[in-house]
Amino acid sequence: MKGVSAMRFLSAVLLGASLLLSPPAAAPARAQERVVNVYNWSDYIDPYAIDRFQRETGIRVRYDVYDSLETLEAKLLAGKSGYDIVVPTSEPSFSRLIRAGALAPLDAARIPHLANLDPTMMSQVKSSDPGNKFGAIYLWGTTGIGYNAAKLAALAPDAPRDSWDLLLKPENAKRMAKCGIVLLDSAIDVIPSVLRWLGRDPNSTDSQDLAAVESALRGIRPYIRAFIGGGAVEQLASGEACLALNYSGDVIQAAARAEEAGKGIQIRYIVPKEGAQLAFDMLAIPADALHKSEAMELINFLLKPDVMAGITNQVRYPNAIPISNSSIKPDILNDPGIYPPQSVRDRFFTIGAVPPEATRARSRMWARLKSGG
Ligand code: N2P
Repeated sequence: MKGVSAMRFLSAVLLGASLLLSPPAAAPARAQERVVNVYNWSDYIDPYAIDRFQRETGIRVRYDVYDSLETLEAKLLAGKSGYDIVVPTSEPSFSRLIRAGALAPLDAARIPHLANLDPTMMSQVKSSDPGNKFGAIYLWGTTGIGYNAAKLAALAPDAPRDSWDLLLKPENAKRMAKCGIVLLDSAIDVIPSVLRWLGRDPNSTDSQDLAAVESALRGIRPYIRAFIGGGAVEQLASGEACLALNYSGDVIQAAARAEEAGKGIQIRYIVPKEGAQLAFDMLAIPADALHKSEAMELINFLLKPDVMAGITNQVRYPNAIPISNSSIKPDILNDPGIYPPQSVRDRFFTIGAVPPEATRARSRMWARLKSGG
């Protein structure tokens, strides 16, 4: 994993040079200048890709990040976000945005590299986007558990390493509390996993099932140090947190960062035996985007096999372009947390649409849980 810090340093420099110093999205572009405003997850791009796109096309990329689907949806549903490319997760956000008329269809003729995408994976997304009209898979991953190996061995040696029990059973959480338990600050991402652990349908919108989730989470609430947006990469890598409900690649980035720091911190990612939620993050264009043509050019560029391989090498999430595999570093391609074997994939589950009333009930529950009331 050599070079992770160097890459991050260089990333910061490149981001600073080419992206962050750009004027804010609302500033008017100079006459003739072509721009594209991107709104993506944090820690989810290879800065070289953006830099190369700008050099090759002359199109300036203004880049902004979010760290939860709640933030992204709120901005898009309010309209006039100013963004030309967004990256919502297939369910529930991407499908909800399609139904709300908030996305523009992709013009396949202008995005020939769509043909590089794995047809089986694109078919899986058809339940969210019939006919694959509105999105292209960017990266995919799961939501599972990240933990600090030494802390777990010291504080809860007999706790299971293969089950949601590690986090969700109060007797385990209680022992790990002193080294820092963190949860994603996202009802959307946490609730389906807890439903699954409870043996209920992860898609359930039944109020009794939601009450069961609330009661389970209240059982570990006293032991949760923080609800964090953005995947807690830094907290896990530095040893500030030792147990996290988190996105796969963010935990694996934290593991790489910890290894590079050389302070003996080992972070592991697990897909619990009860199952983990599989998510496809989709490249999409807001319906009111002002630079759709530039957006399609950038989406086409991102779907080039060598560009996509660079992104996977940098952020440690798998992509959906099989012909990029030959350019992916062997330690990434062979990491079962990143490209899982079939036996692990068999434990993945996907979620479907959540109706508005159930979404509101989930948000209210989440607010109560966080406030501890
Ligand atoms: C990026 C997290 C994106 C994962 N840091 C959401 N599926």
